[in-house]
Amino acid sequence: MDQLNLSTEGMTDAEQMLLSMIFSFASDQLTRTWTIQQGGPSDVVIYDLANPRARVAWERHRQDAHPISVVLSEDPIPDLPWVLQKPVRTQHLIPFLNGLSDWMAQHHTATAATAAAPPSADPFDTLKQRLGAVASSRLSQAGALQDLKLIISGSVAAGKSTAIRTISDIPPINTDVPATDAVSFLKARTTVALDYGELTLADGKKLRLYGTPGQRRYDFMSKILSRGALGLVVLIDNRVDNPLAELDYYASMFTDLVNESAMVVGVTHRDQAPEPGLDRYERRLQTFHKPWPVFPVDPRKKADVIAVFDALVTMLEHSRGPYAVAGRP
Ligand SMILES: Nc1nc2c(ncn2[C@@H]2O[C@H](COP(=O)(O)OP(=O)(O)OP(=O)(O)O)[C@@H](O)[C@H]2O)c(=O)[nH]1
Ligand SMILES: [Mg+2]
Repeated sequence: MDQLNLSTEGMTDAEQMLLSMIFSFASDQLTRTWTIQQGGPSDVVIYDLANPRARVAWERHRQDAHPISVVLSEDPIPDLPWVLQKPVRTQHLIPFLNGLSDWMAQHHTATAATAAAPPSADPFDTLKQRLGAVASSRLSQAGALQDLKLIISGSVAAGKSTAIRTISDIPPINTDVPATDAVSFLKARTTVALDYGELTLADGKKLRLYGTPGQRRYDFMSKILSRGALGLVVLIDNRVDNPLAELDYYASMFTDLVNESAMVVGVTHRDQAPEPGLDRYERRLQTFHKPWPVFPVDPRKKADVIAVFDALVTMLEHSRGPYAVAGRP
């Protein structure tokens, strides 16, 4: 079987796109082409239980020994091995995908690709390997960027400088100065030009990390910095009055970059301000019709920053356009 078909039931384009990404990721362990189709014979059926027609179909086939089915549901379903909640909780995507890939590999051992690379013990090393692979494929494209860089942007005091300090392989360079105006109520120092850090990737290439200044009067700097970047991490401080408006602001400010690469959103200061919840961000992001993931992040914690970068790499690995999920040739 060269091709594994994927059927969906009444999903929106954005949901289908997200799922195509999920299955593209899962198919890394399987040499198959995934296609999304409505109707027709399918190897994988995705039931969206919010859709009455799909619910009926699922109830009918529940007892069938269908090789693979995935259920999207608002509610937990205890007797299923895994369920995608709807809207998909993107911060759970990576563990979900890993579980799904393992499960599928077991069910398709006859046609599975050669065993996946053994997981590296250190998630930071794994991240660097994956970033190296994405960077190489980008550099080999015609007219590609010469300079490998990632942008970390977002609201004042969201933790951009901190995130770079947490993950950089070199002591970061920053241009923080004492805050003088309204910002001084939030924090003592603020970034005026940029933060700069570096990651040394597995093959020795340098990935530059640029943190933009949070104050809006420096937005022109952010736009200059973002040209030709590999991707974007937006950090939003959950303490501000209207953090969802901040999300809109940054998604629009970086439209060009976001359209040609990928964006991941990290919500910070949740220990101090738990509301709004991540689902509010996810719903807001759906209005952009792109499956950008949202993560809870404490930029002082390396594991959190790695998780966000991991998600960005996943997005970049699959950012060849909607439905470009043909797996490996
Ligand atoms: N409690 C808590 N503190 C955080 C969190 N994220 C960042 N901080 C702290 O918030 C402060 C501001 O962080 P910075 O990294 O300077 O923020 P920034 O985004 O670079 O700010 P600007 O450059 O002024 O835009 C630092 O003291 C961080 O340690 C978080 O999730 N929780
Ligand atoms: Mg800063």
